[in-house]
Amino acid sequence: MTRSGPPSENIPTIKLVVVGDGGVGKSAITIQFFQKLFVTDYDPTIEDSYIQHTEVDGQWCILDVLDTAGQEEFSAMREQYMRKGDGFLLVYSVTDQQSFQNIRHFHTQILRVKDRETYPMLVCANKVDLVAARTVSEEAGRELARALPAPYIETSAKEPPLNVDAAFHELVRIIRAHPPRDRKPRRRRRPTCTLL
Ligand SMILES: Nc1nc2c(ncn2[C@@H]2O[C@H](COP(=O)(O)OP(=O)(O)OP(=O)(O)O)[C@@H](O)[C@H]2O)c(=O)[nH]1
Ligand SMILES: [Mg+2]
Repeated sequence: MTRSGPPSENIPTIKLVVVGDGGVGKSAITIQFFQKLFVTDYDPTIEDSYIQHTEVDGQWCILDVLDTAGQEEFSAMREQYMRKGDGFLLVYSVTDQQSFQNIRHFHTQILRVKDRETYPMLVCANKVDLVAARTVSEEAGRELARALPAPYIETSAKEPPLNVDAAFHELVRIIRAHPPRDRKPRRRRRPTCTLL
């Protein structure tokens, strides 16, 4: 059987944004997805973007992925990149409780910036290869994801990678299943005081 390459026109561009605390493995996951290698050094990101034709479930798309800065000192850039994303990978490390707690904040901030009740997101529990250092259980991760709500996946960027392609592909599926016209605006709270 011959595999055909991407069609040359009418390919939709899908913008994915990878968010989460510093050091959780956002760059490692992204580089593993695009370049099929594991980066062992920690070099904090300011902002990097990657673009590639990708086939998901037999349909081609241009994946435009923004790998963001987790370090607090760059947090002022967050709202700007959140506005641009069609979908978000919410990454925490299973060895870092604080990064797990902060997933809620990223989720809330994305909904606020997008002014939507829901938005395509996938919770990504990374570094599951570090079994002995794990402090956030799968159960806790799934419970948080259910509460948001968002789907949940466990990943490892280290060789052999676990679920790295699956995470990006799943987010593309979520975006395709919830086109922008289906995303409800956020309900406005009634004003508590009326100016006459
Ligand atoms: N064992 C293991 N180490 C990982 C994994 N993912 C990332 N790391 C390591 O964790 C460190 C931080 O990874 P990065 O990908 O740079 O983290 P980041 O989330 O991009 O951090 P910022 O750019 O500062 O936001 C690096 O030393 C990586 O090699 C993983 O799945 N397993
Ligand atoms: Mg990084």
